[in-house]
Amino acid sequence: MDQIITLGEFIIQKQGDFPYAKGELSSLLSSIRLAAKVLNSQIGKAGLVDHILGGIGTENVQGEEQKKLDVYANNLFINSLKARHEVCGIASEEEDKLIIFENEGGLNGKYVVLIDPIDGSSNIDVNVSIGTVFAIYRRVSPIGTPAVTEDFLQSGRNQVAAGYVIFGSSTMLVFTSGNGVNGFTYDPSVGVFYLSHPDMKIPESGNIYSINEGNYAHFYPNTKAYVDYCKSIDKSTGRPYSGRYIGSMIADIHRTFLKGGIYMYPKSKVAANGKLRLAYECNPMAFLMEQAGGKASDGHQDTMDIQITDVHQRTPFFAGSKNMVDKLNEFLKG
Ligand code: P6P
Repeated sequence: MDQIITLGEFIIQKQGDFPYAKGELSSLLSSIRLAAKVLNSQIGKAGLVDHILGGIGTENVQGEEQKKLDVYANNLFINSLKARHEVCGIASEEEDKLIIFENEGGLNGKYVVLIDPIDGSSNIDVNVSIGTVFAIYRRVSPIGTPAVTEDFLQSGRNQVAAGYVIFGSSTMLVFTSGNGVNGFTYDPSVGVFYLSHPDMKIPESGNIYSINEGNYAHFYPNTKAYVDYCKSIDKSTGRPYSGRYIGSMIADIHRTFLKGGIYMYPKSKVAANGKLRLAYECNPMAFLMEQAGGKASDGHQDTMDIQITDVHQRTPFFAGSKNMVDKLNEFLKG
């Protein structure tokens, strides 16, 4: 039987791979692990207990209705991260403003975390997979001082770690710290994440395209041309491709990691910069994609090279098998 490795053992074994970490990044990742376990137990009950289902009558900075689970998950990750004294601040999809930890532990924290606590929350009520996405950066402001905006507006290339937790038929934590991508599956009977998908690599090509074709009428001509290309018959290239769109980015991206393909959320006449957020959705997914041999772009440049000026800014997002993203970029540049 292959050696069974837990996430905790893996983090310790790979300790040396983390840049300048003396255990802080390990402690930070373990706080995310803890929050994921607690959130998993709540999501598992979501269908039974209405205390976290449904809206709470508020909207987040995106103008999206906040579900109880959104708020619950947001508070859970904030508290878990704050408790470890490795983090000096957090940017969350659920928070208009940056969260700066001004206690001693926060002031001396070396990292900032940018997080979407529950992506795809509109899918909670219909029992579709949802998840958490996070990006970790080393602060650029002096240790011992409050975190500042510049700590959160770093290039995606500065990420020291990134990952997601998908709560689906099983709960998985997938992350990278710059040395490949590894997936861990949660066994709730013992409360442990086991290394189930070591060194994840995305196939260079695939035959699945993932886009909300309900927006086709609003797409710009080059986007329409690529979607039409995916649906046209060419047996030599395996087309027409299969269409798969779950409407939960983490679920669509996770499938893309495992089976290959391309996930797309383009700009359109009704979404000038697309829908997804650069800082805490696209950049972490782009980091994972590149680490797994895939690619992520806005149609003109790699996602992680996009200049960030606002922590909630949106970007067109295309990610998946390298050859498919390259092909799409040809259409969009054309
Ligand atoms: P649409 C969920 O709200 C989300 O942010 C992503 O998880 C998902 O891929 C996308 O929006 C779905 O958006 O416009 O296709 O319904």
